[in-house]
Amino acid sequence: MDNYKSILLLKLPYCTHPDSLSRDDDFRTISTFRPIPSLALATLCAFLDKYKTYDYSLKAFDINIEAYTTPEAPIETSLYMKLLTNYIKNNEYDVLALSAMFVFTTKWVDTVVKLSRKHHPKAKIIIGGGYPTLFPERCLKENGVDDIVIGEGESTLLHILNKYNNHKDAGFEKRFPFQGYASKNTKDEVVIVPRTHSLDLENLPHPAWNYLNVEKYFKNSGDKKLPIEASRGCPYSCNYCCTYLAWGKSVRYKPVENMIKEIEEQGERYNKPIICFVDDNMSFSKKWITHFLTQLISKNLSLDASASNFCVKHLDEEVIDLLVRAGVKVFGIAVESGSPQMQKHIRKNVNFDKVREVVKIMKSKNLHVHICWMIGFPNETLQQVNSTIGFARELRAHSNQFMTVLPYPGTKLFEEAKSNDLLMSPDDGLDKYDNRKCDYLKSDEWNSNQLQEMGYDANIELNFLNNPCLDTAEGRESILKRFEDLLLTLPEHIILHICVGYINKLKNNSVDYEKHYKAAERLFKNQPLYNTFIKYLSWDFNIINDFVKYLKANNKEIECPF
Ligand code: B12
Repeated sequence: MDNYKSILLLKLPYCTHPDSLSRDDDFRTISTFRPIPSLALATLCAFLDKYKTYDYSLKAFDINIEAYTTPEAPIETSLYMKLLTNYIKNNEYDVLALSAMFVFTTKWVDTVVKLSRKHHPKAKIIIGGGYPTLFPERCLKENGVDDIVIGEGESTLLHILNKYNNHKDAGFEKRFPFQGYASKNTKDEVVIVPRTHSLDLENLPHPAWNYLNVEKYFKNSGDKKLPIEASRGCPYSCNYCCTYLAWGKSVRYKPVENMIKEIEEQGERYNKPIICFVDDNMSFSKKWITHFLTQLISKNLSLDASASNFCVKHLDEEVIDLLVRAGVKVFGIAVESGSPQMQKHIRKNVNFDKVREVVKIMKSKNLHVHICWMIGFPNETLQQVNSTIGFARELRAHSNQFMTVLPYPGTKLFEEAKSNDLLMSPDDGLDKYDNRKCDYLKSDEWNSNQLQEMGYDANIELNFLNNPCLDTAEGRESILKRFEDLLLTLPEHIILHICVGYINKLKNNSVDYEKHYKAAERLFKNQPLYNTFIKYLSWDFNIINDFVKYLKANNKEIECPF
């Protein structure tokens, strides 16, 4: 009998696959990000270590954190193909367990499955993460993997490994039902076993970061971010969201003592990393969050933390205050739409006065406020899209993310769009299933390019040219650091260069001021960059006016079509 003892867990790249890049790709459509280590891999490894009763050996590789070479250099995603090829070729394993977080990762799945079948023809391939959770059947049939894990993966992965080895563990099977997977039966038909039971988070050991090259990532990125989750699940029914497919609808929390121990352990091991809470709705239970934060504060850990995805319904001055005292410096809230009709339609039902109040409190406590917005819902009018941008303008958060709506199968929004014949039915594959390349919904009022442009313009205006941080010397200092960091990912972003040049000018740093203005001027000679950025030179903002004055003073000509 074959043995499947040696397991390699591999996090696939979440940048665009080189074969998916099209000639139309520009700043608005390429993926730009600074990866952080994979919590999925650390969590899965920890669970296997704790509950395995068979002699498995584990290895994990998060390719995303390998792309940093030095803190000063741009992220080298072009290395990924070579890294993957060498890694698969040079490592022995019996089971390859792939983590594919996003749907557009599908081409990377193809690449790795082919490499694995070539170099390790006997090895089994399992896949889990957001992509197989949303498209289990497609992933099984077209990517050619052996087994799929749907949603929460810890116990299901161990069940599948035990199945491969004909290993029976009655205690484990009783405690954790074997659910949430898809595989093919002997007739080659796809069988999906849904999940009715979620993990009790008390049973989750602390993430096993020792399996990943976290120190190398800290050193090479100059960043010390580590993700942490306190809870899973969301009870709301926002019609565009697919998170319930992975985590279910009831909110489960880790015990407060476990959270505190996990944070203390990470702090000691990695010398005070930046803790990033990635929960979908951490403050849902006021009782839990106040207890947790009070305990955390009493430990005096002087944390540096960020927290994303808060729903304003569960934020008030008391909770915000505790978060601040616990060390949270960056807050993400999801408002999504500035149109009251859309709020109702998408079943988000956020109260705008409550949003105003929460943002005001956060700003008064010097927090960095980040707001997520969505534009282009089915049947959304241009006026409603503009209300969203208008509301963002009114709130003046320190950063905003404008995403075009992408209808995920399994959501009410997808069903609604389908039954109203509003789906574009793309035939160019799932690698384009990406918010940045949206061409998925039909509308009489807008097309995807127009929407993309509106979102991008709002981004340029609110995140760069009229960012509230520019108003004070202290704010400029903090935003300069963020902008310089962003330049590592986007070295050709002309507006970013102009902003960095301008802030340096205000600081009387003439060397960096000229360096960045010159870089902007030089980049305008590149036609695609010129096409993306030239229109912003006609906008009336201090930063732009100063750059235009600089060009005139130096007799530099940039041809403007207006
Ligand atoms: C942190 C985060 C990021 C980080 C990623 C950092 C990292 N190293 O992981 C960053 C900031 C880069 C990011 C970016 C984006 N993100 Co994001 N992100 C998250 C977030 C908040 C937490 C992820 C996480 O760590 N969860 C905890 C871990 C434990 O869960 P997990 O990764 O899902 O793993 C579990 C299961 O999926 C499964 N599993 C996973 N892998 C494997 C492998 C095997 C073998 C098995 C068996 C099981 C398994 O088991 C794990 C344990 O239960 C989630 C929301 C959420 N709550 O999950 C959104 C989320 C994943 N992001 C989302 C989106 C849309 C994006 C963006 C596309 C947004 C955008 N338009 O820019 C970008 C894309 C990235 C890019 N190329 O630019 C969506 C994904 C939808 C989808 N399925 O495609 C999510 C679900 C948010 C949402 N509700 O819409 N994101």
